[in-house]
Amino acid sequence: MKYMKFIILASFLGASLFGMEIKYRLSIKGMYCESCQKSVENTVKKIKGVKEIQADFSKREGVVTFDDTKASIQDIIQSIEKLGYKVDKYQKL
Ligand SMILES: [Cu+2]
Repeated sequence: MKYMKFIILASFLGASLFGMEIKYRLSIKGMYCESCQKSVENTVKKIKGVKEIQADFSKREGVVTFDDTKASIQDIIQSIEKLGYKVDKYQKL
């Protein structure tokens, strides 16, 4: 139990030093239903370095969190566009 604090501190430091997590909001054209949303999410989740993706077809957007030492925003955009959608804007959050 006494190591708990150390573990928490170490993982916090580790995440901030090596994690390099960044978040982007993407505007995704062509998502019209829940299955579009799911297929975008499932595809992006498979990219190495992606921690989280939440797509919303009603807003035509997705928010993705990833480790930018392992993946790039271009990898993510390409994987979405391969599915037939179009990323027309993206913004770092
Ligand atoms: Cu759809």
